[in-house]
Amino acid sequence: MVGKRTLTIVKPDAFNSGKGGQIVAHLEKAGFKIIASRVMRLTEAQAQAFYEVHRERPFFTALVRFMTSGKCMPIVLERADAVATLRKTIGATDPAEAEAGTVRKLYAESKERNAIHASDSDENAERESRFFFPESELV
Ligand code: FUP
Repeated sequence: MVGKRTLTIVKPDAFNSGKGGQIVAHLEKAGFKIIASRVMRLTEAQAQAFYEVHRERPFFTALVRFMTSGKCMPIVLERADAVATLRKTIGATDPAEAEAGTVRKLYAESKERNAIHASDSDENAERESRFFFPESELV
């Protein structure tokens, strides 16, 4: 089924403050099944590669610093219409603009420290899942 999987990351702000479990529970309640997950600390090179598309943006250096500041939790999730549903479930980039009940409204500190990542297309979901997990873990 097209659109069945997506990739999320519980970011260092949320993971370090002990919100990882609550966020995973929130995602499961939204109908997502966990396919693969790990706890890791990104290296600078990994964070730069993951956010390559933002390399020229003014916030890139701070974003890489934040994403390498502590452990995070990449997770491959599965459900129907996964990419669009997860984007709706996490809410707007800036928690001040996120809808009530979304992960970012509930758990994010700011636009920069915004608790969670979600792939923005099926193509990126595939690329980002392979960034963190070998094929053998994605069956
Ligand atoms: P999103 O897809 O909602 O995660 O947002 P973007 O792809 O636009 O941005 C990726 C990450 O860059 C955000 F999660 C946080 C960071 N960012 C900033 O720090 N400042 C900005 O002005 C925009 C994004």
